[in-house]
Amino acid sequence: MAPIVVTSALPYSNDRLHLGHLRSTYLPPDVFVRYLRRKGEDVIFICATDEHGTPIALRAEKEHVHPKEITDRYFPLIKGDLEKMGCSFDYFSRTTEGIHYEMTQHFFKTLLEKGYIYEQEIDLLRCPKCDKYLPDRYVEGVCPFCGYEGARGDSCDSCGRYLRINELKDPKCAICGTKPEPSKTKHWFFRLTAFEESLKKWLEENSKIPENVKKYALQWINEGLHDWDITRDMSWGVPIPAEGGEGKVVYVWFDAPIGYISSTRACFMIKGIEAQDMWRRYWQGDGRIIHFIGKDIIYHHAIFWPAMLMGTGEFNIPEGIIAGEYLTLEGKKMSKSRGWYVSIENYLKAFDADPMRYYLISVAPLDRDADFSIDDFVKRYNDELADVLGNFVHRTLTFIERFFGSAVPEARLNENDERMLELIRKTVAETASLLEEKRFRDALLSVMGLAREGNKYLNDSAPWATIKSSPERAAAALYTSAQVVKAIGSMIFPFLPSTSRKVWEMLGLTSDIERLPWDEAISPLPQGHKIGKPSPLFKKIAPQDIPKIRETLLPRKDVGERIPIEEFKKSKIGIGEIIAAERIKGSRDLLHLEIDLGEFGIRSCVAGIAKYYAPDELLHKRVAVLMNVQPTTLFGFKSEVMILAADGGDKVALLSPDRVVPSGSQVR
Ligand code: B3M
Ligand code: ZN
Repeated sequence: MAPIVVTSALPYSNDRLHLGHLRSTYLPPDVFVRYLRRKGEDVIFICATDEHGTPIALRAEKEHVHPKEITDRYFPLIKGDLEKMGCSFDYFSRTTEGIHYEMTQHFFKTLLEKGYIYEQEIDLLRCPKCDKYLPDRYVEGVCPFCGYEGARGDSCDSCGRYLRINELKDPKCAICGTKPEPSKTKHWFFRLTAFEESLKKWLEENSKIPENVKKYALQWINEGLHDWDITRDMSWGVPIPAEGGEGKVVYVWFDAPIGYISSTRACFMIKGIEAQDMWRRYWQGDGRIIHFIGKDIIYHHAIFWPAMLMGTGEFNIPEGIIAGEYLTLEGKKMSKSRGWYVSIENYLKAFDADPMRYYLISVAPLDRDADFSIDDFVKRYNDELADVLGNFVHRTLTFIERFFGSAVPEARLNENDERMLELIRKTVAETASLLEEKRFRDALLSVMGLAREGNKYLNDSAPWATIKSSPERAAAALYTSAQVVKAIGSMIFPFLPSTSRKVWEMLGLTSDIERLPWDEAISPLPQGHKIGKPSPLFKKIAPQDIPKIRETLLPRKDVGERIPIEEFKKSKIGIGEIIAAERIKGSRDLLHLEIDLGEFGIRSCVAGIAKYYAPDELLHKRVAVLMNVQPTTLFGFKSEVMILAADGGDKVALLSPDRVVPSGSQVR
């Protein structure tokens, strides 16, 4: 059995994680690893905080502290959030550990010796005002590929491309906003171009690399690779182990992936002297490497990293790079900077880990975008976790308690019961093969399918009725259902570990589910086995609780700058009646309206609402109008006032008074 190392992308230690990270990067590998462990595989699950890089240095500079102070603050928070969500890392390290510096410098030196790293004088950007070079995020500007205005020196968040610093258009210093000037300095470059062919071959021939990753990476290779500047003019990072490297460090994206290896080493270092070399078997020989990442860092994992590994010639190349697509929140892109996200911290104030694990795994396959919405979460929680899973387990166990003194009954099975037991065996095998293929959603649906069938079977066999008319039938039905409960309790473990443990306890089983072989799910509870005390697994969410949940989970949007009331009073808003409305020829968006504003007269208005209202439906509508806006002319029509409407995204609504007031009445 070949050893397997599974990794999650290393979170930067300057911010806490949110649901989007969990969905793409942390939960799927946890499900996978929990399964592999029960399959008896030699697997380790590795992560660490990524503590270098300009975002952290920049923030430290702004807060006037040492960068390490920031990473020390976030390391326990990030690790704690992930652990509370059930992520079962074998080791969670930090890229500021000595072993990481050693490993990074080893990579650097090896690649240098082999001629894959070379020095070059280059023109870089230097801020004349701050008097320093501006690496990566110290520069902001316009993406040369997609035109996005918030691009940074090293990457564009909009099109996902990796950028070289001189490619950015209209660059500005992120600290002071000054336009930087080119200036010569010596840097070290990784000869990425030497690996074009081998990368291409590896991507094309490896069937385990998912299509989304392959597609992007091959496209980038076909666009042509460039040698990669792997050093930076700053002091926060791994020092360059070469002459002339003073005042410069290794670029964070060079050292971060090496963190996967150094953290594996750190994992074994603490296990004592005999274990010192055990890390090697995961990265060398027949070791298998599987990375889970978010889709925004495919470039770094499918291009840079394998090339670095190929270059050293000492390590294996990843077998799998699984890139989770984005999670939106209530239909809108999640964004930490705009404050639109659900933090793990807030979620855990309202719920245990398992319901979110369930939601994020089941909502969509990993290679599709998905949405988190409170309504959908509550619906799935109630309909699926409570009604299907919880209810089946609870009903089965309470009937056994009530009718058979908490002992699994002796049973003579008929064909129907046998069919149900057969379905257990089928589901256990099917779920396993879906998990092997990393189809986590399908695997979870397969377990839930068994719970659904179990409910149906229980309803059809109605032991609560047959217990009087034919107790033998009731016994067979509950014996069979108990086996289904056990199989579900066992198979649900990788997905919902604490729910699985609860089921185990209610079944009166004392074994440690984590250590049981996967196939143990099919070994039956013996007749006469005493079960424990049943209790509901998931308490249903009542409709009146939903607003509270919304308040706890969702961020409250900031309204932005506040203004004194006097400022508002400058706006003269009045109620008017629309007395004429027509489309404006040549424009898809605009209508021309005549609005009767009583003593303020009849005013002409051009309004961008043609997509939402037909002229006819507007006639005689009474609406709120900003009367003292500066007039303009559009498509030859005067626009003297502005009609007020609420913008609900794909819906737009005009503001109308809720009872009749004379035209010209003012809003105050
Ligand atoms: N620290 C986080 C990110 O870009 C970055 C990952 C490093 S993985 C080696 O999502
Ligand atoms: Zn500056």
